[in-house]
Amino acid sequence: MTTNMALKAWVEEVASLTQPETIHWCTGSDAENQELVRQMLGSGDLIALNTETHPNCYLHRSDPSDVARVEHLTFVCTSAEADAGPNNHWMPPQEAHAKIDALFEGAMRGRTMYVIPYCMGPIDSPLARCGVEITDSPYVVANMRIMTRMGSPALARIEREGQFVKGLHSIGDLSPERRYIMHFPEELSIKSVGSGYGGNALLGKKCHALRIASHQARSEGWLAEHMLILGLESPQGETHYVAAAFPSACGKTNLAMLIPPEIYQGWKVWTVGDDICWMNLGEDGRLWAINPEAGFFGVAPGTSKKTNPNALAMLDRDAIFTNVGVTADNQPWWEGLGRDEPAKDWQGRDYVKGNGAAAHPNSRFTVSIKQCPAYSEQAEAPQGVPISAIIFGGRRESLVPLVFETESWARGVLVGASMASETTAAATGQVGVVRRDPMAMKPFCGYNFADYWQHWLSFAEKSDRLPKIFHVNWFRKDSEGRFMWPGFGDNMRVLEWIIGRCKSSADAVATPIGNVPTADSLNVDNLDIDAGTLAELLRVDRAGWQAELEQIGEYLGSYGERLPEGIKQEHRRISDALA
Ligand code: TSX
Ligand code: MN
Repeated sequence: MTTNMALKAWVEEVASLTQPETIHWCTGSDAENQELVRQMLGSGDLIALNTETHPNCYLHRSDPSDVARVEHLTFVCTSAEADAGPNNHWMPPQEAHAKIDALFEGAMRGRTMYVIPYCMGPIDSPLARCGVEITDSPYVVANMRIMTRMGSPALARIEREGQFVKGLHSIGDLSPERRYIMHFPEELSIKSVGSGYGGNALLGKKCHALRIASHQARSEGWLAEHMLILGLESPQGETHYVAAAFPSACGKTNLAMLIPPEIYQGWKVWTVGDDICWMNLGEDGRLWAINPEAGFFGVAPGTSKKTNPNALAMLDRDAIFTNVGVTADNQPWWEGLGRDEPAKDWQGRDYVKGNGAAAHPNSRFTVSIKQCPAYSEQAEAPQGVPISAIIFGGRRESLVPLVFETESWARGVLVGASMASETTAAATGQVGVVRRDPMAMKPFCGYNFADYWQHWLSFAEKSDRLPKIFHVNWFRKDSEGRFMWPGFGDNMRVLEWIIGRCKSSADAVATPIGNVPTADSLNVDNLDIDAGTLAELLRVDRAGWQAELEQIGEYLGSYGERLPEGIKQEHRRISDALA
């Protein structure tokens, strides 16, 4: 079991509350995983996929009412309501504990309780942090094994350090009326009941690595962010790392494993992470980043040979699929895969054309990052990778240029705080509505956004070697509704300009919102784009931006008294420059 008395006591306390039949301490071994898979194949929790085309791949069909994160049932339970902020649902910690403990009472009767020690980040990294998740879901164990460094090495680190985040999870009765995801940042603990789905149940990911970690990062002086990390290697063998935050449905995973177009012979994009980034100031004053995760929990629909060839290449072995359809010969299938056709939909019904999607729009794959053809060995580096540029982005049909560079750290923080994206059908059913999503952290910041922006601003006092901050938009449309920028691999051209700015080798024009590329500083060789379209993609529309700044001001104003002076100042400065 364990030599850590706090862990031992907590496991005993949970067992007496939830009344499991047996307790299993997870080691993370292959034999353990094989036994779990065998049990789940027996219970129907997993279905084997075509062993010829997809060896060691399994399909999980979740309860049809349990297919996504549930923001309205997700709470941040700080002692003071204002510390959670208007960006979170809040409940007093005592009330939250009472409410959720009642749902845990006897919840594991007749079931196995799994104790999962895990480490977020390379096991020997000083930036990494450990946790223990207790769950009654073997599917959670199998996913945590891919998504984190799980098992004996993590337990050894916990016993050495004595500190860990406590996560308690039970699928309960899967009833949405008895479903809660509660965070206690002041106690470094999480309680989740009533859902077996990814973000609600794999507590290392959004709950720990973002909500709890962001709170912890603030008090310890680092950053826990919803960002991909990639490395860009030039033909000269020089690699620059960038971290990028996008709201959902902007193709973050696609960007993280981009394949450069043909004209970029000798260039290479390396994947360090696709979702979460923990950053800390190094002794050299630079920001150093680790990916706390060890795998991808990616959205399947839209993933194809065209949009993300690297993803497709890593999904033909050792992967778990959740809520996808299957072909007649039992291969996983989803909308936008661009090959074959479905025979069964995500609920296991015969697929009928015109009767809804075969794969659930939020269907997922779980796979080790090491299976990605662009996997960077630096993902294991204990010190992390030095970040040259931070990129914010959003999906905007109009107004927002393809790329601009912010003139200072504080200006970059304002741009991050003002991020917005247009909704897609997959997310809300409502299309084209602009939603503010600061730093893409709206559902994930474990404390008041106003304090979070102040925390971001404070880094400028601690270093003069911080990354440059940029904003991108791949989604501009022309008057006929056609996308103006080819996107995907060709985003490499924008990344090259960004690195060029970091090295002071690329040209730019100053505008009131920041620096945009000069017409000839962006490489558009072999690209079918006319000068007029390019000019429009890089144009800054004063009147349009004045209106945008007004809306941004209104949004930021909703954070009231706590809104940092530095944010107000930068907002005022851009507004004045536009006037
Ligand atoms: O992921 C995307 N990226 C980033 C890629 C590295 N997507 C998909 C978003 C949904 C998850 C994009 N969609 C991107 C993009 O850069 N750009 C677009 C819009 C677009 C869609 C299709 C085409 C061009 C642009 N072209 C054709 O269909 C031929
Ligand atoms: Mn995410």
